Order: sequence, then C-alpha cells, then structure tokens
Amino acid sequence: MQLEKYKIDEANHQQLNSHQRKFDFVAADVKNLDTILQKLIDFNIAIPSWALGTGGTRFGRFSGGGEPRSLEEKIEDVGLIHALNRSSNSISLHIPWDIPSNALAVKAHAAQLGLHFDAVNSNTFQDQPNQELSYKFGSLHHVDKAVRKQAIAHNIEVIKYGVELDSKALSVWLSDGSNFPGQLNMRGAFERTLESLQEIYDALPDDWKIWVEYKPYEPNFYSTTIGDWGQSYLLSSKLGQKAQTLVDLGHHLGSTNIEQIVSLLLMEGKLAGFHFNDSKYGDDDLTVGSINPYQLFLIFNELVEGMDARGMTHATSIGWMIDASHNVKDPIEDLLQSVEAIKIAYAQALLVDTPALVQAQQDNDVVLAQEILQQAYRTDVRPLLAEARLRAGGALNPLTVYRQQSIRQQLVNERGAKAVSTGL
Ligand code: PSV
Ligand code: MN
Ligand code: MN
Repeated sequence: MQLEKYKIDEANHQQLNSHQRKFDFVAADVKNLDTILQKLIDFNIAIPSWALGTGGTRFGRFSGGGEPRSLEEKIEDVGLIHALNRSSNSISLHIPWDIPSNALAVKAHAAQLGLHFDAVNSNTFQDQPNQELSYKFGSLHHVDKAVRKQAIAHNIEVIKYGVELDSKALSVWLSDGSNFPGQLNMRGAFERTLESLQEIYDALPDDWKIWVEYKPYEPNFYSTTIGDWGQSYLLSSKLGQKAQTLVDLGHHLGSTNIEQIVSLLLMEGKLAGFHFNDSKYGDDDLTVGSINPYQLFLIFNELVEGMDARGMTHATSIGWMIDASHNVKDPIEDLLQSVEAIKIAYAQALLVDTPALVQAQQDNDVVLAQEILQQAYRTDVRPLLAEARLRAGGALNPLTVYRQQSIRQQLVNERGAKAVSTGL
C-alpha cells in the first residue's frame, strides 16, 4: 500500500495551530533557526530491511501480522515510513536474507518511493541451505582455508549485489570467536581475519568502503575475534583508507563511554558510521532513545563538534543506520520512534552553545560546561523536528497519522494476519 499525500496534508492541517504555538515558543530562542531546520531536513537515517518484521528471541517470536513477505513489500514499508517522516530515504539490505534478484526493477521500485540503497550487509554467521561448508567454528577467521575462501566469496558476491543497487559500502559483522579458553589461538584468528578481509578489500570498487563492525560477545561467550573498537580499528588501519570502524551502540560492555570512542574514531577519519539502537543489558536492539537518550545526545554532541572541526557534512559524511527491532511493538511504529529519537539527539546537539562551551572548558569551569550541555539537552526540540518535516512534505506527527489511517490493519488485510518477514 501507499499513503496518499493528501491524507498527510489533511492531518497536518488539523494540527497546524497547535504546532505553530509550540514551534514559535521554541524557535524564539534558537539562533540560526533556518540553518538548523535545513540540517534537520537534510538528515536521513537508513532503515534495515531485517527490522520490518517483529523481532524475537530464541524463546519465541510473536508476530503482529501484516509483515512484509518479500523485498518488494519491505521496500513498500520503508516507503511508508519515509512518506510520514521524510527522514528515511534509504534501505540497508542483509544478504542472503534479501536477495535483489532483479536489481533494475528493485531500484526502480525504490526510486518511485524516493528511496535508494545504503550499505549492503554480508552474513557468514549462519549456515544457509545448500551451503557446502559450515560456519560453526567461524568464517573469515576459520582454521580451514576452504571455509575462509567460501566466506570471502560470499562477501565479494554481496559487493556485486550492492554495485547493482548503487550501494557504496559493504558492512561486515562476524560472529567469529570462541566459546571456551583454549579453543582458539587468538593471534592466529586475528591474522587470518585480516588476511581474509584484505582479499575482500581488494575486490571493493574505488568509490566503496568496507565497514568493520565489532561486538564483545554473543553468539560466542569467551572471545570474539573482532570484539571491540580497538580490534576493529587495528583491522581497518591495516586494511587501508577504504576501511573504517562501524559503531553499533549495543555492542559495548555496560557503561562504556561510547561518545569518547566516537570522538577518537572521527578524529582519525576511521568512523564508518552507526548502527543505532538502545540497550539496558547487552545487544538488546531496543528502540533508539528508549533507555539512555542522554548518552545518545552526548554522542551527537561529539559528532557535531568533531564533524564541524573537520569540515564534514553531517548528513552524508558517514553512515547513519538503525539496527534495532522489538518483540512487542509494531515494527513500523518502532522505527518511526527510533528515527525521531535520533533526530531529537541531533537537534539538541545542534543547539549546544559551542563558543561558550569552549570557553568554559578553557576556564575549567566544570559547572558551566555541564549547564551548557544540559541547557541544550533539556530543550524540547520536537516542534523543530515537526517543522522540518512539514517543510519537507512529511507529517507533523508521523505516529498519529500512522494510527489514524489504520495502516497496520490495511497491511494485515493485504498480506494476512500470519504474514511473517525474513530475517533473524
Ligand atoms: C549483530 O549483533 C548485528 O548487530 C550485526 O549488525 C548484524 O548484521 C545484525 O546484528 C543482524 O541482526
Ligand atoms: Mn549491528
Ligand atoms: Mn547487534
């Protein structure tokens, strides 16, 4: 299904007076209002094709129905999200969960909805039917060269799919690791991973990047071969300019200072971008901003400061992507909430009085520095986001329109109450 623009306009019309009041109140205190609104309009976050179905755990999965049954329907869902928020203009594919068998048709369908393709993700963490060799003991780090070759070939195949779709990056997350001490020679595993990645790197087109994602544990519970940003940074440094480190917010041990990692990777030109989500305990993949929105703001504060210092364009210099899912929410609603949370953090970071903060830091005025950050963080920027959406042709309140228009019910009618999406 597609959401007609006039329905969004009608809903906006009804909410316009109330929006205007709230917007005027916040806008009165914002310097560079138009610049900030334009930055919000330009800022888009990629939607992962694997998050459009209800998530699950190994204990169960409870689908809400009307899930996309094919890549075409996933693209349709991202189109709906983008029509509502005008901030989700791309889709990131995981292969082989989604195989674009007819790339031209897939691209044309996406383009019709104003979408393009972001990074393509490879998958050597599961065995596929008809696969010759198993990844039970790893892929790119495997002790058996034949398994490594198979995994390398898969990654090169994913690049080929990506080229057909005009993607510009290959995102690699490996589950390779060990479950018990003694199982693996850790140095050997690292060296084999580097050697395998080098072969994949050599197959990258000139204008492509390879994004190396890290994660401390799960599915392996003793060691992970690319377990933290140091290991990923070491790999991406050895590989070369086209390799960078991808930060998935859920891939850190509790209370890690993620904003500091982000700041240093950015300084070194090695920040690939993000998999946004939130977490309480581990790689929970919860809705962005649902647990620790202050941390998200602090990350964006480093991003805005660091990117401005390096003359980077916020919207396009690095990869912005969601990697979240939820077991008890409508996936489209969940994604709308995640995009909103990311843009809220971004808008708040844009409000930080940077010259005043620099001065407070110079004066070692710790109290004032905290006040300056929290002044921005505690500003209700939602009317700014709504105004940016309105100017971009989206909905003042995407979630309300989604519900008023009974979109999920329409999808259930179209696709069935038992339609289940592919993915994890
Ligand atoms: C692994 O936990 C991960 O974050 C990687 O990005 C995978 O591609 C994705 O999740 C799979 O859901
Ligand atoms: Mn991830
Ligand atoms: Mn993850």
